[in-house]
Amino acid sequence: MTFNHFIDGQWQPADSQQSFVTINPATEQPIQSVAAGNSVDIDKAVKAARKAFDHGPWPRLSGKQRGAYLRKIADLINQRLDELARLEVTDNGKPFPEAKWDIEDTAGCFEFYAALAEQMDEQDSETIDLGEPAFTSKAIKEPVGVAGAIIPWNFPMLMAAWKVAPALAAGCTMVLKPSEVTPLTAIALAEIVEQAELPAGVLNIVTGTGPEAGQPLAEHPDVDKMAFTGSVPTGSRIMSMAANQVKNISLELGGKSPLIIFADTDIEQAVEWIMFGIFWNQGQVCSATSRVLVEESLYPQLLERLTEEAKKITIGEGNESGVLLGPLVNEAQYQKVMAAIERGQGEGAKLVCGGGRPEHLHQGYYVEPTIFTEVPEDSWIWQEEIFGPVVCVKSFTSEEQAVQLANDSRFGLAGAVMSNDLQRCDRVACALRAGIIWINCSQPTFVQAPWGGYKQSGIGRELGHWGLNNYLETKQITSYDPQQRW
Ligand code: TXE
Repeated sequence: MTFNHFIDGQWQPADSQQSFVTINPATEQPIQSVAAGNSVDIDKAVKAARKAFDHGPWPRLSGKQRGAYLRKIADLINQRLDELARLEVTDNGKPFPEAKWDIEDTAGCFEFYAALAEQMDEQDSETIDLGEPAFTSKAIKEPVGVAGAIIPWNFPMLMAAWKVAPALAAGCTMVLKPSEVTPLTAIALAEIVEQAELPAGVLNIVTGTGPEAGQPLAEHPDVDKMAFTGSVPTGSRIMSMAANQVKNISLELGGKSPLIIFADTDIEQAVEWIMFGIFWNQGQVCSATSRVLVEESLYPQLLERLTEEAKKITIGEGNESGVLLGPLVNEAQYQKVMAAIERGQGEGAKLVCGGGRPEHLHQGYYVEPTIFTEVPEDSWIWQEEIFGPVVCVKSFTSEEQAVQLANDSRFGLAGAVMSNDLQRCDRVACALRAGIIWINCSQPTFVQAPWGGYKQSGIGRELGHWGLNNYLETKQITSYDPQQRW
């Protein structure tokens, strides 16, 4: 059986009758056949979303009514928590406890935007003082229209929620294209939306590859807004496609985020956050702190402790208990990371640990936790996103040098600083050119706080009220009173 597209409230086969198969990265075995969408399927989905926006009830419902649907979706996700987490493990490879956080956060994201939708009724008009008695003016918020979303494979269901929940809360309708590498939880989301009895066409899900299904979505003239998370080259292509119609876009792209550790930091805390910052989700995290900068006097001991702990990580299939590092998502990503490790060695960096497949695992796309030191600043592995369990560690001698090294990047998604001196932490946090800064930790992510990058890490902010704003237009309404004469 092939999983079909969800278009206009119905399950529809691919127009081409073609399908593709998803692979379990731990076993390298097929899991499920899924409809391979193309421009015809995308066009049907966009038409359904257009009809639902222009003529359907969704944008005309009150925020409270839309919020009630979003709460229903959250409840249905919560009811299937363990099953959805297992599905994510099978499709993506991540350890089960991490998959469970993702699904809990997915439900949390729908709840959060349900609450924002409910507040929209009170907040949707702002009076503007023009200083002219003859004129009164107000600003109102309206949904952008039909939104397209293209998402990656590293947090499959959560990335869907980060786009679907605020778009629906705002009153937009949407066409979502999940990554062809991990489409299964997006299909489960379609089942949930159907069960929640969302009006037809409000959320449409088309599965398929980037060039076959993603590109026609980004190029479609009836899509008013594109939201994308993924690589810089694909993001840049989507921006060019959107440029033809001057489409509203938001992009969340890659990173090469620094973690700066000053010598007064507790060494065990530092090791814990470095490990989490780079080995969580096998390092396939856009905000992963993949460049670690350590003050010279702490550097030797810290490197020794970090290496000891990295060697101890339990690697294996995500459903096995105690596993902290699963396989990479697919063969392509495995090859990319292995090539990066080889390239790093060729560039003169010193491989301190890892760098290969774990000996005891004979199938699956596993890569050992890998640490590089003595990494040249202009090398590929210091500058480019590897998106795997590979960290580069370097020492620094002054706060100024740490900030300069940290900012020497074309990316600016995240950064972190650890020190007992909180004034210094604040200073460094302000000096780092990135959209997300953690102090004395790395990676904790909250739906209430803005998420997005500086420089080539993207455009716009997701999450919080910033995320809702992505899907809203602002309209000025100004009226003249002839009695008052101007
Ligand atoms: O990304 P793509 P890939 C980085 C990471 C990784 C690299 C490549 O470094 O190694 O990107 O991963 C769709 N028109 N990130 O190839 O291509 C595609 O189908 C329209 C960082 O998976 O960016 C998928 O749904 N859409 C990142 C989505 O884009 C297209 C997360 C992402 O795929 C398209 C993932 C096209 N021409 C990878 N081509 C992060 N920032 O979190 C592809 N797509």
